[in-house]
Amino acid sequence: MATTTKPGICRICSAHCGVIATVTDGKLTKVTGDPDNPMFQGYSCAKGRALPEIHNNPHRLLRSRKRAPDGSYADIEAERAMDEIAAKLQELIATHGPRSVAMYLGTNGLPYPASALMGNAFMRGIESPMFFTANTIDQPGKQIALAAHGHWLGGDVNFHEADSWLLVGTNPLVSKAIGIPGQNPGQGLRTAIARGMKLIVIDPRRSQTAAKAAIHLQPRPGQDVAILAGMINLVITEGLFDDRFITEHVAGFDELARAVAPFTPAYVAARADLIQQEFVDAARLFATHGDRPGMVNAGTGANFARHGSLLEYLCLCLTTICGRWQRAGEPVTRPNAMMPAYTAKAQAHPPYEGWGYGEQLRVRGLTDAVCGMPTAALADEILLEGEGQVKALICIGGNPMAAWPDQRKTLRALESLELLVTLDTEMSLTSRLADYVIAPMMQMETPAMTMGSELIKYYTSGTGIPAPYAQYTERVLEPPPDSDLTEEWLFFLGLAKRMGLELWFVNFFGGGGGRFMESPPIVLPMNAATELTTEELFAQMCSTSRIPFDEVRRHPHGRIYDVHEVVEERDADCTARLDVGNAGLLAELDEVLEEDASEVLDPDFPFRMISRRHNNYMNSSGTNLAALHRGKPYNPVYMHPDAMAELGLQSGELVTVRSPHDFIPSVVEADDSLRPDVVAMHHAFGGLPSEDGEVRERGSNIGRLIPTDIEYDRITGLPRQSNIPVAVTAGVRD
Ligand SMILES: Nc1nc2c(c(=O)[nH]1)N[C@H]1C(S)=C(S)[C@@H](COP(=O)(O)OP(=O)(O)OC[C@H]3O[C@@H](n4cnc5c(=O)[nH]c(N)nc54)[C@H](O)[C@@H]3O)O[C@H]1N2
Ligand SMILES: Nc1nc2c(c(=O)[nH]1)N[C@H]1C(S)=C(S)[C@@H](COP(=O)(O)OP(=O)(O)OC[C@H]3O[C@@H](n4cnc5c(=O)[nH]c(N)nc54)[C@H](O)[C@@H]3O)O[C@H]1N2
Ligand code: SF4
Ligand SMILES: [Mo]
Repeated sequence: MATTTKPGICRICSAHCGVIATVTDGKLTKVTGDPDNPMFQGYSCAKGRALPEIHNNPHRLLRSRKRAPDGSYADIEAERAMDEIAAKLQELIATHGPRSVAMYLGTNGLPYPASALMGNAFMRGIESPMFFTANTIDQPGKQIALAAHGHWLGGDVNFHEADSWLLVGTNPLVSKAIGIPGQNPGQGLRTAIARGMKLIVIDPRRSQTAAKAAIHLQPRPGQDVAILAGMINLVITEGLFDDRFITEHVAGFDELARAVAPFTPAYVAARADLIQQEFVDAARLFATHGDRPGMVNAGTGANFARHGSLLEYLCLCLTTICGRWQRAGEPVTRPNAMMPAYTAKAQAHPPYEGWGYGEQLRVRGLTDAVCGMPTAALADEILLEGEGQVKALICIGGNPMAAWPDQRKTLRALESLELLVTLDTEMSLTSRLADYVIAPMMQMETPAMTMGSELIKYYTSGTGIPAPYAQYTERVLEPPPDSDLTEEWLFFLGLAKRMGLELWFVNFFGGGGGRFMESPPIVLPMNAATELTTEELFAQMCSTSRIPFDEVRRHPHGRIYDVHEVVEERDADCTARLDVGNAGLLAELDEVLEEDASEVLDPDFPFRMISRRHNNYMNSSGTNLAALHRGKPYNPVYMHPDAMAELGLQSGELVTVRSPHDFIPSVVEADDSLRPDVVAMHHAFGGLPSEDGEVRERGSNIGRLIPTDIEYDRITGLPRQSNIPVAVTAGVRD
């Protein structure tokens, strides 16, 4: 047996853990944390350690598939698929124009930096504006809020040095996504608490993170805007803000104070069902504790409850009026390594236009915005006939049928397309509807780098790597013998060549990225570069990196570089200010006040369904792997035991969960970490609506409970994906 071990990077989530991969006779047999990696020091999670099962999954596609008119699938050579897809796209563009072709980039774009960028280049090449990502069904309010508030060019406070932190509707011990740095967050939090950090968590569930908090507020879901407005009001009325920071760097303070004034402690406590003194204690603790107080970060739970843009804006406002940004003379928390250098300065980058421009959607008055196109409206754009109708969709590493809101509408939309192409490692729920499924290489079969994990800090504060850390690893193994797998970026280049398109590859996009770097993005004409390998393309992408690519490559176990950058003084001529008084967003606070009465629980829907993530799955990925589901391949509806007793339900029993929109079958499971009036489910499970009978094998699709066109963020189109009113009844409805 020939066995080799090599360093690699797990990119299942944004933590990008350095791992050690064992390959035996050409097969990936073991993945563990890398003890020689200075950032991770041997850490990995269950998903990363399951990379061998993920690669060797019997469901994995080793060849691309084409659907026959009778619905059956047969293998097709990737090159042949490209010929046919290119011809069909050309025909659609000639007949219906470029807008008839849309692209959707899901979470599995992250592991393959060139794939998303080439997909985007392809869309620019055909001149279609219809490029969508999972970002707008995630936390698009983050980019909207930054555009309205401005950016602090000194960067974030370092969690590893802070004395307090406030987390709202996020569970970073599981998600590794925000607030507590994702690089071994359990260890990071333990160390912080040991040195005296006070963590405050707002979550209707005693999440893994909330269980470690100094104060856990367990409110009714969907009340985070009111709670944050209340905290801002308390900080202002008790004079706990940073007067000097506000005088030097902030505009709109009086407008903010006026807008939050109705959110008194008594009002907030009654509305969110909190003990008033606990709310007041939490606000005071955040505002006053320690010499180096920290920031506020919100996650998906808080963002999904209707007013995501306003919610994120209030997080920035609270952070800013308390002066919680890195100041002149302090170390830069997230210095660039694989990104181009930038000089951190103790000054504001002013607000900029964030929405209401660019491509107009034909529904709900939505437009393109800094967060990207509103994905929750893409099914409508496919279904709505007339000029501009979308006829073809290309999905990269995403699973609309599992993850988009309103699954029945999504099904109608995808079935009505003239062309659906997915790039997926298996016959996912969406791929089962596709005309072509392109089988790509997987994580350990491609080179890897940490640039993506570093880059996400430009989307929002509280993310990214809090150290000058970088890692690049070579391919760990060859694709399986007899397979015909493509790298996704080469698929798009292949289409472009066939369609006679001139493609321009740009090495990063979105999130204000290019705005905050000293070298402009690299623009590569691709047609001349057909001989480029992925390794060479990565080298090009890194040609303006602060740490030279060759240097990064010399340390395959990753390296924390000796960069000791400090935040510089404000430029003498800088007059820019962070804006905490955005009129449009603050006006939405009045609407929140008015919604109060209508938020009272409807007796027909006595529970609120909240979102939460599972440690062993990345959205829908991994849900069919025994190594990860360990005999439970479904997503139960978690319910407090008292609520179950009242309904006479037993753990393991089949139930029906109904919202005003639709219903799903599920399996109930007792969970005393929830409020008794709240139930919770993991998303991205379930089969097609016709497969409800397989609930114990496939789980259930929460997206079915969610309409896209009734309650949604008016800027980003994000529908209400948490705090959904539901009823739970025994037995399965037909
Ligand atoms: N109700 C509800 N809805 C939600 C959420 C929620 O919490 N509740 N969360 C929202 C959020 S935050 C997000 S980001 C979206 C996620 O939405 P999506 O990104 O659309 O969904 P995923 O399930 O992550 O899709 C991953 C797909 O990639 C495939 N895949 C796995 N590995 C690879 C690979 O190596 N290469 C390629 N090409 N494909 C691969 C998987 O088989 C799967 O089909 O869902 C959103 N929807
Ligand atoms: N293991 C694992 N890691 C992941 C993912 C995964 O599927 N599995 N998905 C990745 C993706 S795509 C994303 S976007 C990130 C998301 O990362 P997070 O935003 O941290 O997502 P969750 O872990 O679901 O945590 C959301 C928390 O919000 C709470 N919550 C729900 N509704 C409300 C509400 O109305 N108010 C408040 N205050 N809290 C509420 C839930 O109880 C839950 O604890 O995670 C990423 N990391
Ligand atoms: S934390 Fe994320 S990157 Fe690290 S091993 Fe787990 S899934 Fe992979
Ligand atoms: Mo996400």
